[in-house]
Amino acid sequence: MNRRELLGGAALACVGLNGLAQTQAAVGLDGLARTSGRHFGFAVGPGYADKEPVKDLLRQHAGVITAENAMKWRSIENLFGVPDYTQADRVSAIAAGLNAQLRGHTLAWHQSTPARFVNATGEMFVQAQTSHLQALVSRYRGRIHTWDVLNEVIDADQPSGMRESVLSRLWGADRYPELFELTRVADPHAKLAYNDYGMEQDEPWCEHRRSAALHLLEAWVKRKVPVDVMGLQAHLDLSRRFSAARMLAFFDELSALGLTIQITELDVRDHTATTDLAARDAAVAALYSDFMDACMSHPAVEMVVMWNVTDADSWINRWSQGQRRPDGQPMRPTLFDDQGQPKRAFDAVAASLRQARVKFDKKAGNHV
Ligand code: 9MR
Repeated sequence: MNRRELLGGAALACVGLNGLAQTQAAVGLDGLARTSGRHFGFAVGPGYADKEPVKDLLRQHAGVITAENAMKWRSIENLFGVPDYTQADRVSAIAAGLNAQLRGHTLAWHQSTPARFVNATGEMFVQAQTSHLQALVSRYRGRIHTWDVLNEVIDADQPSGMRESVLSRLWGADRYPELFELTRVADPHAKLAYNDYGMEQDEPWCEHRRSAALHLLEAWVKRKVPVDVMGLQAHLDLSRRFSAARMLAFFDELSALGLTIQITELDVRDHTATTDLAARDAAVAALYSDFMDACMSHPAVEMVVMWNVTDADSWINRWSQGQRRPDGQPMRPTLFDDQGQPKRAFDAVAASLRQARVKFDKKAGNHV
């Protein structure tokens, strides 16, 4: 039993004395997730993870750390193509300091492919992507719970269902399975994930993306590609409908393929919600509740990771993302406000984790 579990157990014993709210704060979100055999965590950058209030929030609630950007190829490589792992090592050290699992994000992604390859030949690129993958995976061998091997290659608008990008052009969509094979050899103990967005909500385009993902994964499983996990980013949006039944039917199909499910980048955009702060927070919390209750009812869901920690450090509120509310107010996508205070969304997620009756079933993903 580690320090977090001991603290969690002691705090749970005090439920009657202190009341639920204090218990949730004392146990922390990861402590609550563990009661149903799951993990809970956050994506962070070393720039803000080391500072308050994020530092303390991670100490209380994080059982998983993902590097928001630091392990991306573009972040590691300098302008001359020389790798520098300083930032990636810092995130790994933060996870170790928290006694948390480390998620690796991401080995192959068109958006993190260094710009110098734009005019490269396929041969040059395959060699560079292979060396990058092998060096990175070997560096953290034995430390990574799950690698996001491949990110965002589905495009339901293409007849093939696959995105056309620098990666499909230079590596080749038919060769994506090799990325998983290379990763398995470089770290046989890490779980291997395919990670993508836009499959959680109840819109026709999400349904198309779910079908495209299942089509791809079915083919890979048939070919015995070593893929263990479907990573669902879950960048949710209040302006889109949500149907637990539709999402859970998708989870059943993933699980029938022998895959486990990780929620990898959870947050909620509230760009269309009213200006009234309390009403906005209530609406965001309601979507968190619906989504998390559904996730916690499925035995293949093993992990939930938030994308960033507080509204102040959320990628959604960074100027570079170009997403704005019509009233000019920043969005409130995470569980904690700018000062690191828990919002209604925090209570919603804590309640879903605490009430989870269905435990994660480790045997769900054992086809390889
Ligand atoms: O949050 C990340 C942002 O800081 C980066 O500029 C961007 C490009 O590397 O990536 C963001 O994270 C993305 C993640 O890696 C993959 N899924 C979508 C995330 C939000 O865009």
